Amino acid sequence: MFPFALQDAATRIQSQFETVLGNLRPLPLTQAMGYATRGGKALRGFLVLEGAALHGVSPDRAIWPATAIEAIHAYSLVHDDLPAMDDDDLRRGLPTVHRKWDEATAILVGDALQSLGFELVADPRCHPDAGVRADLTLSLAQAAGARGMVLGQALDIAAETATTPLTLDQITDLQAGKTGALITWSAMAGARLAGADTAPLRRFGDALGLAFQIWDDVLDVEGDAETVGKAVGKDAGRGKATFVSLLGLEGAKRRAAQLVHEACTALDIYGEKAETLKDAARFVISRRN
Ligand code: GRG
Repeated sequence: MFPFALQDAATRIQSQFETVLGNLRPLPLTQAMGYATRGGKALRGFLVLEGAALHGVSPDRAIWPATAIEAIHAYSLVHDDLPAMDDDDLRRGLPTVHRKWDEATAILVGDALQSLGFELVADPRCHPDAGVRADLTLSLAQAAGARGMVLGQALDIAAETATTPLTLDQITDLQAGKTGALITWSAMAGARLAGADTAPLRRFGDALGLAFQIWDDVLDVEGDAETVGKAVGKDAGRGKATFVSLLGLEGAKRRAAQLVHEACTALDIYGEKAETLKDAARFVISRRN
């Protein structure tokens, strides 16, 4: 059952965070890092663990990049919620880090979680081969930084003040960075750990990342996101283009379903072993938060 597999991954990643953060000085900073890493779905970490299982990689190794990607993801959410960005009061149904603590703490929590993510993939317990660790570290830096997630965020901010709404190609490019890059990295990490071909999982991750973002736009419009503390229809309210504004609600749902089909097809070469990952892809377009 897929939701159980996702919950199981979340529990394992949470336990790894507790161990890692437990080794840091008990300051408000580290308390806030723990707070920021709790309560998410752990979809990205799950993809790492499952992609690793698909290649026969031990969970004791895979937990390092799985926790790393959740640290980077949590950092992005903490910074995205800041007044200078989305200025959100709630995240995962609870006060955002800058509301519960203060802005300085939230900036440092994001900084420290980002560094922690790189520390975790560079740790020898992640993989004994320094070349594999370097590959994971370099690819994670590329996915998170100015050619990946940060690029997407910068394009998104620029779109706020653009005189014309984005086209479908532009929004697809923006989201491939903002949301897609970390999801694709997560899908590929297990193949990297195994030294196997990353191409099928790259295709899976690219399609899944876009489906995830389209579904996020669908949820935004349908209002279900309100229960997890997001501003309903926020982007649409600003007159910014979204997948729903460009494709229509039904068109966006159809496109997301097509992408999930593409994602699943990319994994056919793995046979039955890939069923849980395919279930994850189907879950992405059935989730209500
Ligand atoms: C601040 C550098 C920087 C980047 C921020 C990812 C991002 C870029 C901002 C998040 C804004 C947002 C809500 C995007 C929609 C897609 C998304 C990433 C949703 C949150 O991911 P989930 O649903 O979150 O996997 P949980 O809480 O389950 O971990």
